[in-house]
Amino acid sequence: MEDAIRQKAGELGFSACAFTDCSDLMSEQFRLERWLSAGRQAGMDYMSRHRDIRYRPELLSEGCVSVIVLLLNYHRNDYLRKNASAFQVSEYALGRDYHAVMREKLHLLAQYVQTLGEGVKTRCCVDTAPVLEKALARRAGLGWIGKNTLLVTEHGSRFFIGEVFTSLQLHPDVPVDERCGGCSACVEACPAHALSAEGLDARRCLSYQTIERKELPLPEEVKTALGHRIYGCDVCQQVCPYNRNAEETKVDDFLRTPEWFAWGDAQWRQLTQEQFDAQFRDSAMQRIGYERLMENIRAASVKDNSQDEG
Ligand code: B12
Ligand code: SF4
Ligand code: SF4
Repeated sequence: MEDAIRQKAGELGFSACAFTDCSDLMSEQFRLERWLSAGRQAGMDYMSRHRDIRYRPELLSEGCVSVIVLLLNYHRNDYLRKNASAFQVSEYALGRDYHAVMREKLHLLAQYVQTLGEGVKTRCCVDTAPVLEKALARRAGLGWIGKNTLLVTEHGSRFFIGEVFTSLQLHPDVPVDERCGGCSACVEACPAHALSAEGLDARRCLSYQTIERKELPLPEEVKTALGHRIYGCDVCQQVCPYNRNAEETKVDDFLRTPEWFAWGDAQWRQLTQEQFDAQFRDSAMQRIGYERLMENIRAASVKDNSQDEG
């Protein structure tokens, strides 16, 4: 049954598929509690809500006993080459909004899983439910938690993670060993010094500051670290040796080249609300809204970008 699910996941375009059970995530409970009590979640209050569900995946959906964890590759070979001169948008946001793309694929997989037994229940999740997705993916053996705090695999980290929770009993896969070894390239390269042995401090992280932060304007110390980045940050992935030989995504929704990918700095600065609505209609960037993006653009443009990593 597991092989059949893996095969179906491959046909749907997922890059990897593995299984874990719904048992408690006890070691993650300790880490998350420490992270929250140190205030490293910054303004993401939702991270402290529904903690019981995060630690006990069985509470997410009645009757679920297994989790099918899926990876969806979003890496583009031409990302850095084409995005070199203008303001920088994170690689993950180039394609169609991954929440929608992932959800469609997860639902198709769930439909298939429902055919594998009488009354099989499923629930699909990507990003928005109180689920520790990296920890589940790690436990399912899909990769390890790198020092950049992301799920890292032999093929890098530029994957989205999604899950199908199910009442179907599936044989769990085994975790793999952590393979960062003596490398700490991501910790050293982080322009905001957001990474440490304690994990990620969102108060410093440029991804948090450009995507999640609600209060405007951006503080001066954030502007100093920002460089050309106006949405998200990829530095701790770009320097990771496991991302060097990553395969390119085969997902059409992630391979499209939006008009704004070729915009120069002036076009970004002159962006109007109408253009924003039209250009980012089905992009993850639409979520931050026009005002927020313009604030990022204003903040990024005050810096000398000659040292930017490109
Ligand atoms: C909150 C959040 C953020 C926050 C905080 C990031 C963070 N590290 O927590 C901000 C806004 C900064 C952010 C940024 C980004 N995010 Co984000 N984010 C999330 C979200 C919603 C929750 C993550 C979370 O639980 N954080 C809480 C902290 C305490 O947990 P943690 O660092 O993950 O560590 C926990 C476990 O991993 C575990 N753990 C940690 N280390 C170890 C080691 C061992 C040995 C073990 C056993 C366990 C363990 O214990 C911890 C406590 O539970 C997830 C989706 C989800 N629901 O899971 C996406 C998610 C993590 N984000 C994602 C992405 C793509 C990004 C960005 C790359 C986007 C960008 N380009 O800007 C950046 C990367 C920044 C970075 N280096 O992490 C992807 C990551 C895919 C992957 N390969 O891992 C996810 C999974 C979304 C998805 N569905 O695909 N994100
Ligand atoms: S996303 Fe950028 S700012 Fe955040 S930890 Fe990674 S390198 Fe640092
Ligand atoms: S850059 Fe090095 S330390 Fe950081 S996640 Fe990659 S292998 Fe691990």
